[in-house]
Amino acid sequence: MLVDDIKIEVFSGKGGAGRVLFNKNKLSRGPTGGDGGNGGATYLQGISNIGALSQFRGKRIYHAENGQIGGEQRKDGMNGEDLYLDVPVGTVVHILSAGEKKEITKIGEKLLLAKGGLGGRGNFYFRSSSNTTPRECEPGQEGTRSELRLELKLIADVGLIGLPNVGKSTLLNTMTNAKSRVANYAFTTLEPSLGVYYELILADIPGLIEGASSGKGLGIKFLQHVERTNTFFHLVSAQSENPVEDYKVIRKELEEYNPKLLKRKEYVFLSQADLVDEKKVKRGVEQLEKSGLKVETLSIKDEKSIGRVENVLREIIAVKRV
Ligand SMILES: Nc1nc2c(ncn2[C@@H]2O[C@H](COP(=O)(O)OP(=O)(O)OP(=O)(O)O)[C@@H](O)[C@H]2O)c(=O)[nH]1
Ligand SMILES: [Mg+2]
Repeated sequence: MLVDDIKIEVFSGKGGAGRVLFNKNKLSRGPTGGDGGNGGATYLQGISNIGALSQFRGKRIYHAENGQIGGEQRKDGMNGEDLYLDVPVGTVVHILSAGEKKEITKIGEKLLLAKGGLGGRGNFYFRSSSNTTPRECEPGQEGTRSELRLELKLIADVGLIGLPNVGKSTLLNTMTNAKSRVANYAFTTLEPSLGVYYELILADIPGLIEGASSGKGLGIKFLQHVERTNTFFHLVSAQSENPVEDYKVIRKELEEYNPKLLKRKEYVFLSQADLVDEKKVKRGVEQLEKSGLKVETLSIKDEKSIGRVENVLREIIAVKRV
């Protein structure tokens, strides 16, 4: 199961304690205790792997490294290493301990949860003309606890939508590094998966069917994810006896879930075009065009049609950069 809602606790590192030490040289007995190192900070970091929240399933508590205690000869203790926890882009971070809500929207984006505790000062720091042998030092500061609820709300630039078995996962795998499961039956894809095409995130959405908005098939949960994609690639299979009807079924589900979804930019593809004869492809295109749609044919066996998909993706990148 896709983990899309989970609670964890994250602690930044404690500061190391300062030290009380004196020079061993009999002629100069001055203080030499160094400061403790700072504790490591805690961060969340955005990555493209939509399944990343599953890493938190077995373990609830995470710690950044503590700072080390002060050293001899005024040397500071080493700082603790920062802790970076990877979360998928589209993660809403509820910082329960602070009553705040943040969101990770970009790959590589870092969200600082808490700085580490400061290291304590060693006795060298406390020397003065009136006290040349201070026995004073400070403990390190405690780390900070962040209690988090991580909730995944997929954000993709392009969502691949359509009925089951129309080639959505195949297209995702062809255009990106994704390895979404492909098979010749309905509902192969049970969870959305993401792929990256240059700076775009493409999401393969499990097949929707009539009634999905009221829970049929894989149901409503995936429409939640669709809600957060900016552009749709709507795939209608060339094998269909009635492409226009197939198209409408999906549009109706989108509308019933949230009418705003109909306003999203949409590209329609007549997919699996090599699986039927040319006449049928032509008829499919004509029928879709007659109902006012702009449509491109698509076959993953045909480089030209993959080129067309790439052109569309490049256009989307260009618009996104503006
Ligand atoms: N010949 C040919 N086969 C294709 C093409 N696209 C997809 N297929 C095949 O069609 C079948 C379904 O493809 P999938 O990518 O699993 O379809 P899907 O839309 O992701 O299906 P669900 O996950 O069930 O919604 C698989 O057997 C694919 O190999 C294509 O352009 N040409
Ligand atoms: Mg699939």
